[in-house]
Amino acid sequence: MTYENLLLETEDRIATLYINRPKALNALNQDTLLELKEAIGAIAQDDSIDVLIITGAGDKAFVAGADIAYMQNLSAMEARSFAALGQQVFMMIETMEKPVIAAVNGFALGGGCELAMCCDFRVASSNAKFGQPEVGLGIIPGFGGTQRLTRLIGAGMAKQLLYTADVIGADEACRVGLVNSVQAPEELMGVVKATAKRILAKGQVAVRLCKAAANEGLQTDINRGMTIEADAFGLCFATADQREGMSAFIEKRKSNFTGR
Ligand code: DAK
Repeated sequence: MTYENLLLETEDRIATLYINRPKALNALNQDTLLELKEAIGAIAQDDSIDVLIITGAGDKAFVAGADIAYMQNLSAMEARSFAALGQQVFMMIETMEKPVIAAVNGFALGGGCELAMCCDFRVASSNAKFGQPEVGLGIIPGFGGTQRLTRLIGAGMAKQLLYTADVIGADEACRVGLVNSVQAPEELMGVVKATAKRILAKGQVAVRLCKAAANEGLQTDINRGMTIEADAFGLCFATADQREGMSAFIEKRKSNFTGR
């Protein structure tokens, strides 16, 4: 499948999806979001892919936000449906069974920060910059920023970033827990792919159940979360991966998971 605003590479069960509008710093317009929706749907269904990496094309931006030129003259109803589309696509990424890693290679502002936040975790290059500049444009985040930033880094720091539109660098993003680590720009993709490979070496049913349990648990109280975890734990015992993983341990050999 070829896209106008995306690039998709697949190698060794890892898909790397580039937002590819480098001249507009990979800003998200409606066409790009529609392509993203199609690509995410296809990747979710593709049995040859176990981990997805999302990054930006070029060396300057992950995604510099929703496309301001596109949004400038939207009516209220058009803006509402643009926000709904973005929220739908980002929710697809967040709830997709397979792990998704954001490799943040530059500006991640507004919709770009929101895209990074709907991924399971973020690794940043040292030149990455994060922020929610929307109030400076007279709007609020529309792709989940007020909801995910508060959940990820806590209400106080999130509100400071949301109200001031301050842009923070990679080290500060790491300090507040928005990203897991900071890498030299030339090492970013290598580190993220190595992380993806460590995930690939594990039982994929278990990895996916971890994701589902963690995500569902975040939406509920701890008691319900424990029930969700116990149910998912029980499900593992219906898999070949559980039998293989435990047999390999007992037999002192490396496990050979099949993802079943
Ligand atoms: N949209 C469209 N074009 C953008 C863009 C963006 N977000 N960011 C950059 N570009 C374009 C620039 O216009 C420029 O295009 P040309 O002039 O070359 O044609 C090109 O990318 C290069 O940008 P610069 O020349 O500005 O590059 P600099 O290195 O000087 O500056 C910058 C880089 C990232 C600091 C600067 O470009 C910048 O401040 N960009 C805007 C960042 C921003 O404010 N992002 C947040 C966007 S608002 C909602 C739905 C969604 C959202 C909200 C509500 N609803 C519908 C309710 C989400 C909102 C946002 O994401």
